[in-house]
Amino acid sequence: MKITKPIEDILNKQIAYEFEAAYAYLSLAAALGSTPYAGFAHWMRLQYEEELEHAMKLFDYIQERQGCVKLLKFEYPTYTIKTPLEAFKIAYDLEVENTQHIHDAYALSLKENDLPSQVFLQWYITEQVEEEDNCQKMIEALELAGTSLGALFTLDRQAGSRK
Ligand code: OFO
Repeated sequence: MKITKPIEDILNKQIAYEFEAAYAYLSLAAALGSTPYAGFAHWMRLQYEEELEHAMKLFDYIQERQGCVKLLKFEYPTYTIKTPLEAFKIAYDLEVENTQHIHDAYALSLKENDLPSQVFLQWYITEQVEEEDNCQKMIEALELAGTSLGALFTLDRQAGSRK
């Protein structure tokens, strides 16, 4: 069944939000890349790649439902951060904002009685729970580490082992 116009529009917007998130993570990777924290920079770069996958999953889904993909403009921030903690707080806020966009899309799929989109968007709902949690856990660990260079080094190594 062909996708309805309101669903097509909101999913096209979501593609832009995912690219926006990807760019934000890449920007954070760049900012952390000029600090000694190579592990956190690596973590952000992997997250950039995940966000691109999220965008392309939407791209493919719209086409599978005989919809029309429209690439919309999006904002891309440049961050000047001094600490990994600042970077992860930005990432967390970004994830909370994106969760809201996903929930809006899901609410619309209920209103439109679009069952395939409800199933499709459930993957994103679960993913957002995980991504908010990942950022929150990192924030808590970084807050605990405080200014201890040893603890920060260990966390950086852990972040650098992310695959
Ligand atoms: Fe696309 O999951 Fe984060 O934002």
